[in-house]
Amino acid sequence: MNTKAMVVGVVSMFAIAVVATTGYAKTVLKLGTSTQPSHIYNLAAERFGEIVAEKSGGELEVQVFPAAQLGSERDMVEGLQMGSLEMTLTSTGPMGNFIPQVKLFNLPFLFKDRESCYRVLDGEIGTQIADRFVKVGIRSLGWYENGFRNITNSKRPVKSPADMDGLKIRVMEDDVFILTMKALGASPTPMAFGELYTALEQGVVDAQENPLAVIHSSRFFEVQDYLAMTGHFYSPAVMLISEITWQSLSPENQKIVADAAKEARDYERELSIKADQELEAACAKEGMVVTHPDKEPFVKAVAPVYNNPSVIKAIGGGNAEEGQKLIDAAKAAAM
Ligand code: EAX
Repeated sequence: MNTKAMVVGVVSMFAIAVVATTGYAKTVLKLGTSTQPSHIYNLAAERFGEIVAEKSGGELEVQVFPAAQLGSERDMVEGLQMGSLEMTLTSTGPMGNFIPQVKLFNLPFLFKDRESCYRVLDGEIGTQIADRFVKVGIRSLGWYENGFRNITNSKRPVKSPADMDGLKIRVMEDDVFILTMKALGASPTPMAFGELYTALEQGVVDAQENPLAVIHSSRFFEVQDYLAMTGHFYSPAVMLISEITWQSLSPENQKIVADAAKEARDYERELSIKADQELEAACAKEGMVVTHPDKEPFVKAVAPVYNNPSVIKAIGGGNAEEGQKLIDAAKAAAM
């Protein structure tokens, strides 16, 4: 755990303290995200907070901390485990380090379209994987959306996998992302999101990949000239609450929190769809050269990731047979 996470811990002990105000006890739920305030995670988190405050008559207060103020996505998940942070809305990027089965969702080109994502995530496979989180001290309140990821870089327009050759690209911290970018001929570096803008600005990396909503709200167009609409990963997000916090809530408040999280999820998915409709043009307007590569050669190039024995085993939680079953089931459901 780094110092940032420890500071979060200390601050949190005060925040969770019960404040007697107008005759009832008030509980503060701090909710951290990695993205900029205007990003869809934070708009949805604010909405979640409004619903929770209203339904609980002010007994529960959600405070949103964007832009990795409370640490990286990985730090925040660790904070939830320790009970030093109450909530986070995070990508699944770091989640495979806690629950290996989540790596399933990190596979490239797994989903055909949004409908297939929602079918798998909200259906049996997504529910079974989310249910595992409780074993490591965190509780899922539903699958949100980060979105389909696209590649930006400062070197050249990407039209085919050949254009990826040698690009130094930042990836989220999981080996499935690393293997995918290597299969495309790029040179991947795992890095926390909070360090990315500066790394791009200083040329530590040439490239990164994220959904349009992240690219635009983080103003990557200031440091990246090219945008390739590859949609190579569908990146789910997940609303998480510390199991310690959850158990401290009354059954009534648990229901308020769970219901509000579902409502805010639907809102967030709508915002994400809208972002995809509007932000490609917005990035072009900011000067990015946008390409729409044929996806087939990319799908072919990354096929070895699906046959990688260590990936299959990890997805099965250490059991290759289970992993293969899960991959096959997800592929069938994602069709
Ligand atoms: O969750 O790390 C990433 O690139 C994520 O997509 C971002 O922080 C949003």
